[in-house]
Amino acid sequence: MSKPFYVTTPIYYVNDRPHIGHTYTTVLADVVARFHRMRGEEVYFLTGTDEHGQKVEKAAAARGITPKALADEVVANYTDLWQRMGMTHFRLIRTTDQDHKDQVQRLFKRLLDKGDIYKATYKGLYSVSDEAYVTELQAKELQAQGLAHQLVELEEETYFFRLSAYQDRLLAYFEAHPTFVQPDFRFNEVKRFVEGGLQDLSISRTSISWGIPVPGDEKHVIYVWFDALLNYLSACPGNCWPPDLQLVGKDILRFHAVYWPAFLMSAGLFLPETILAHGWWLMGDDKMSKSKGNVVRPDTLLRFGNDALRFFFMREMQVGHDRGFSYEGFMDRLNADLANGLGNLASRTLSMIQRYRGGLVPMPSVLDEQDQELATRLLEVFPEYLEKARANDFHAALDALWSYLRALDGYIVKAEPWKLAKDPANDPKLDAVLANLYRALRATALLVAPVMPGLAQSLWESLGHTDQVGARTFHGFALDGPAIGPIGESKALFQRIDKEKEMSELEAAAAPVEAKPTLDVPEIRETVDAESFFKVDLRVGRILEAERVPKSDKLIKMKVDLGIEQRTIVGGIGKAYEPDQLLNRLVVVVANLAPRKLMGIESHGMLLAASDNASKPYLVAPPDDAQPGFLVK
Ligand code: ME8
Repeated sequence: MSKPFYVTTPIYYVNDRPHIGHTYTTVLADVVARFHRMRGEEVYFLTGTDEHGQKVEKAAAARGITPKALADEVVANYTDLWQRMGMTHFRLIRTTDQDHKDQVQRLFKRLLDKGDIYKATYKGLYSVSDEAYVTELQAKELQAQGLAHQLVELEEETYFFRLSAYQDRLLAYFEAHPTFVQPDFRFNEVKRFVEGGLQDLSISRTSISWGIPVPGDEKHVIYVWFDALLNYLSACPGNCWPPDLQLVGKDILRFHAVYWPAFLMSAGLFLPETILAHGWWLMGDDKMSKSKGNVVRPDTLLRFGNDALRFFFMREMQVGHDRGFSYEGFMDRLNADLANGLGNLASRTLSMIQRYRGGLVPMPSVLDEQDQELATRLLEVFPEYLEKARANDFHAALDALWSYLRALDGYIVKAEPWKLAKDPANDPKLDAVLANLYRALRATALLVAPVMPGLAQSLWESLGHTDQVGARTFHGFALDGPAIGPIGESKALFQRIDKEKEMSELEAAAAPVEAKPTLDVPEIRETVDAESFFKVDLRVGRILEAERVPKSDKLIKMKVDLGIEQRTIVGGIGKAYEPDQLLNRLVVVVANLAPRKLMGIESHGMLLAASDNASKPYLVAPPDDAQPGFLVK
């Protein structure tokens, strides 16, 4: 038996319900899976949920339920959504599944016996919100952002994975496998990261209990990423190893392109063929996330149909790049491409075949130059689409197909079939036009079936077929073959969206539901006496100048007027503010902070900003009529 095509999605955390980011990755995987089936391949498509770790443990404790009960609850949202969306995965693996837990312990033991996992004492800084140890450089960045309180000093016994030993082997592998990570620019980032040096990775925790215990040393729990990444292995039945395509968001590429291959090398297993990192769906300039309260839930969009959402995702997102989401853009795209575009072309063509040829698709006898040109373009666009889709570039594939559909509109306008129909002398030309249009629609139904299974089937049936288009294969499809019988009933493929009406309903409905993000803040710090507090000299200041510090996306250098003197202050607020937005702003300055150097610039003071662990910093603003130099007390 030949090896099936094995495609995976990340396994999603159970601290949130699915939003359109998760939905996007799973749709992409499903489209890829369906596409490969229509290439005649057997396919394994895996998705799942990542259920261990501190965040789940804490969230469950806050609700007074067990972590497993919390996970069960959230997982139901995923299984239900994927089912409603007709996803064709063969398994939704959960990291709490027994076969997975066994697999993780087995592999841990194997690498321990081999010497690639060893026990030692870790001493250093740990970021509570990231659940990860941080390097000195990362710690400095956090400090510069005013997020130093997220860091705690830790000294604990932990198991390490000997990642450092894999640096050269990984680089050699990257060199020999130039398409291992896609797109290229992300692969370059990964290479640079590895070239920068790899430190051994701590892969166990004693501070957490919700996880898979280290075999034989049960006070240690295996770190979530070691646990999570192995899901792809646990779920591989029989001969599907290695994965052909692993889809991940760019946020988790490093785990998949560095740690994961190193684990596999250590275990003596084959590495995945390709890891494809896609970009993010953004709201404005922000990634969607629950803590920011700016998420779009799939159900809001599924009202317009599963096919519509799938099409939108594939057509709009150029894999690898970020894309801003807007409801308006969503509706515009569907109206232009599905209600107008394809929908309009199909209904015009089918009604002409019905009206002029009694529902029978003619075989053309002669083709003039125009007809020939359109027929030839179909022969070109068909393989072009397949090639682009094979490279997972559905954006470009659909773009090519839709530009062909637009050319067909032009062809109809030029040929004016309604005029041709008036005179039997034009029959050969009318036959050629109708046949060309029919063939184009038939090929379109076949090509878009992985993207829009329902809509493609409906078009397929309108064209007179009774079988399942998704069960066909692309290979050997006779593009210019005759129709198999009379055409079927014409159904509207896609109902035009009344944008204004929908927008006002969305605005009314959406806002309050997602409005309240949860607060992600540390405990109140230990008590200090008033005397210690009053040592801190807080002053009102006004920002006079602001510019970005070269080579840093976080740091902004400012000149601040403190009434009695002017200061140079460097602040880690560059991700939240543009320099222009800062000019003339009143701020609160810690005026007696010892100066320190940030990227070579001496900073004399610090601006106060408010934030939780997940948010951008919000500068604390005194009232407009406060004067620079005022003491804040
Ligand atoms: O990271 N745009 O789980 P997760 C596009 N459990 N895709 C997005 C997105 C957005 N705005 N937001 C999320 C985890 N995603 C780990 C993975 S794998 C062994 C463990 C998608 O629930 C994208 O695929 O945070 C991203 O990588 C994934 O959801 C993160 O899901």
